[in-house]
Amino acid sequence: MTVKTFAEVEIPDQVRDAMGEELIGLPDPAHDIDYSMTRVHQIFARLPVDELRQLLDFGRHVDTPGVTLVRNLPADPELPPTPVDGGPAADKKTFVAESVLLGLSGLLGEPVGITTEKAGRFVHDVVPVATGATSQTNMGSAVFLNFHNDIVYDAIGRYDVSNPDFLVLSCLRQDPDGKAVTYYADARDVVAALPAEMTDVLRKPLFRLNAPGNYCREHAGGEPVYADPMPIISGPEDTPEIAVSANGVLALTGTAQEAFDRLQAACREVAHQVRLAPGTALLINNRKGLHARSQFAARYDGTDRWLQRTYVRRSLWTIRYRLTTGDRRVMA
Ligand SMILES: O=C(O)CCC(=O)C(=O)O
Ligand SMILES: [Fe+2]
Repeated sequence: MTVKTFAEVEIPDQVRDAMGEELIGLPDPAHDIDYSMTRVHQIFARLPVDELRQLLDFGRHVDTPGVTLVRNLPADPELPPTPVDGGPAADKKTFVAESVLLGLSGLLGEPVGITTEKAGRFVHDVVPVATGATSQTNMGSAVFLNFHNDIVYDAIGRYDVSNPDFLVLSCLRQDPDGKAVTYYADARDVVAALPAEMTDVLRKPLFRLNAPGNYCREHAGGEPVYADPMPIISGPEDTPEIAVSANGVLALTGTAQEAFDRLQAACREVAHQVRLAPGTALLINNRKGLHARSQFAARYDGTDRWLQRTYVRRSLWTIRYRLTTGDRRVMA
């Protein structure tokens, strides 16, 4: 593999401290997202040019890594207990974490909300929730969250069109045992690890993605809501796009099922692994690869793992058919 598929950016200490002093005065971005996006744009624009360029390149180029770990980010001076209900925390006094998340997101595109995911909020709290402990969703903890990308239900019959181009995952609190691992398998590495005949099958429209768990619960009584048959891998050989739903993929033939199982195994073989800790964030390209999460212990006592996440579109224009009236960034 000639293309580098994982990269790191480390913020120098004095830059982290100077940014932290500015970010600590910012309001809750939920009040006025475009004001907050503008302020964090000003603050993140002053990153050193090499680091800034690397983050911008992540968002704008085809041949850059599918995942980048950002380290030594500013953090809130104190944190309330981890929410146990899927968030947000009611008693958070400063919004450094939210502002860091949005500052990184703004270097890649525009954060968007989805009405069936975290009530359309832009900042998603990714925390273990007891009722979803064994689910294939971001609420889970007791089971391995299979390799997937984040897709959205769409009446056009494809869930990989209006979905986010990027995810940003930022860590506020690690799980107390420090065991939770986030994985990223770049489709370029996955294809290289698979026999060509398997990739050929994955490129055929023999797969139906199930809608996200939250969508199925809210709109279909928990029953599957499958998209139209589509390929898992598409696009040019050296720059493939990949789409897999966490909540189940219906393979339409035995060969397709075999190829899908081989794909999940190949992802495990080639995946980059990160243990997110406070002050670190993961930039994830949601088209170049698939991500997954290990099992980890959850206690539901305020000490649990706590990430914040955004869904980012490079442009809102191509999802304008899904935007809710009066809301410039939320999809129904
Ligand atoms: O918890 C993680 O590390 C990743 C969870 C996930 O897949 C997501 O938030 O989309
Ligand atoms: Fe995910």
